[in-house]
Amino acid sequence: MTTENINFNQLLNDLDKLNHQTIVLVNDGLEKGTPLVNIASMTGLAESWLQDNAKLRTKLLNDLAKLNPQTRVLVDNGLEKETPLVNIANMTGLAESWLQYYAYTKLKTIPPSEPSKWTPVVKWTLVVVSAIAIGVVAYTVKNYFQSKVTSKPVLGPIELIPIPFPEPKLSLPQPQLTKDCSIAGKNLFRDSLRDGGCGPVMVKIIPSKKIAGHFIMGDERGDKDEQPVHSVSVESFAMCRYEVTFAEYDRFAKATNQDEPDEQGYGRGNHPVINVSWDDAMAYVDWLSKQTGKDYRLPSEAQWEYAARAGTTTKYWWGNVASHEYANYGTQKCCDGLIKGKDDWKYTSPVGSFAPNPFGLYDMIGNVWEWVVDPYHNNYENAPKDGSVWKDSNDEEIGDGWVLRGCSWYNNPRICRVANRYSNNEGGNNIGFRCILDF
Ligand SMILES: [Ca+2]
Ligand SMILES: [Ca+2]
Repeated sequence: MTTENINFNQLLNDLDKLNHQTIVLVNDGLEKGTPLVNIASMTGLAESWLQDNAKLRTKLLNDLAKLNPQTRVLVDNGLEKETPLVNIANMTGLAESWLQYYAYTKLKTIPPSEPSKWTPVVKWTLVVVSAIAIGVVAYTVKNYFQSKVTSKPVLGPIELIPIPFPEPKLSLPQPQLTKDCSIAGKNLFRDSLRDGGCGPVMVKIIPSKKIAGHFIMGDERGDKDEQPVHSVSVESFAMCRYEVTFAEYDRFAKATNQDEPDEQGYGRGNHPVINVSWDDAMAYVDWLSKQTGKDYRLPSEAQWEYAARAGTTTKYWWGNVASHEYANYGTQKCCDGLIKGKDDWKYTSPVGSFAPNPFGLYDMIGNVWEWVVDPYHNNYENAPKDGSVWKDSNDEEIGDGWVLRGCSWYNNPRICRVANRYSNNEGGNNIGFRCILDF
């Protein structure tokens, strides 16, 4: 029997930190093939942790199946008779740590309730009632075996099987294994996700004396839909430092059982996600909100332009002349990707490959277009002046599509002006997004 690569002790340590009810929920869920995301949601545990637990369990059962029947009977009978693990280990030649983990999964004592009946009220009522019952039973059993052990000595070291019976907890179990998501840098932060990961890097955008909380939106020398230019006031908000990456989006897609978008050979991982619709982007920020307990959203069009300008009034945040030193965009005339200067990419570049704008935001110009919340209006007549989302009277009928900002690897310099606007209904291989958050 080999136990290499299986860190039972680490898992047992982790289990020890959980209350008994959570262990039972996890074990029953795994036995019934409940999707891990559902178990994670019920227990508040990280999905990655559950995945490790499920892998260990599968390995354990596989190993058990390989044992000869006599050994298995010895193990099962020994556990049922509360034989000290060290004695079972001596009898069978199995590792004690292996037996310890098997005992955890074998000797749980709470009859499972049906998952279909696990409405929150029923579930937590069961949890509370059974927790109290377990406490009483555990106390009695513990006393019984303690008295048995002291009155009837056995050979070898005496060891009770270490099933944890902590005080019943009446509150919802909290994730224990959340990473430290802190990040160095002025005005930067990341939120922890309930699944154990970290959210996107966020930049606090705080209007100051140097950069006021209002700006002139639009361009009087630009296209008609960029006019009339108008003054807009914006409150503080935090914005994704980078476009949302494939790595970030794939985590969401896996957790919600959705197809992962095609990267078309441009690069995955830290490349910006592409081939996502406006609905996909909205679903992502909704998931992120549930994962963090905060209200993540797409930016309003006004917030996007304020953040992209970052106090500047030129065509691009670096000046009036387009330059591949500052952004990944395309050919001089419509339309194709181009490699030139610091721009080493014909298609998407890894996020953050160029200098940030004065607010510390990367790739606001170029790389991929970015969805904002607003439906498209073909000019700024009657546009809101407070930075809010400009809604249609009926959001269900989006004839002109949703607004895209910031141009992409595929576009020419004129399209990449900070005031330029575009719209689309579906998404494509040069369209992604980034998120915002109040703080
Ligand atoms: Ca390029
Ligand atoms: Ca961009």
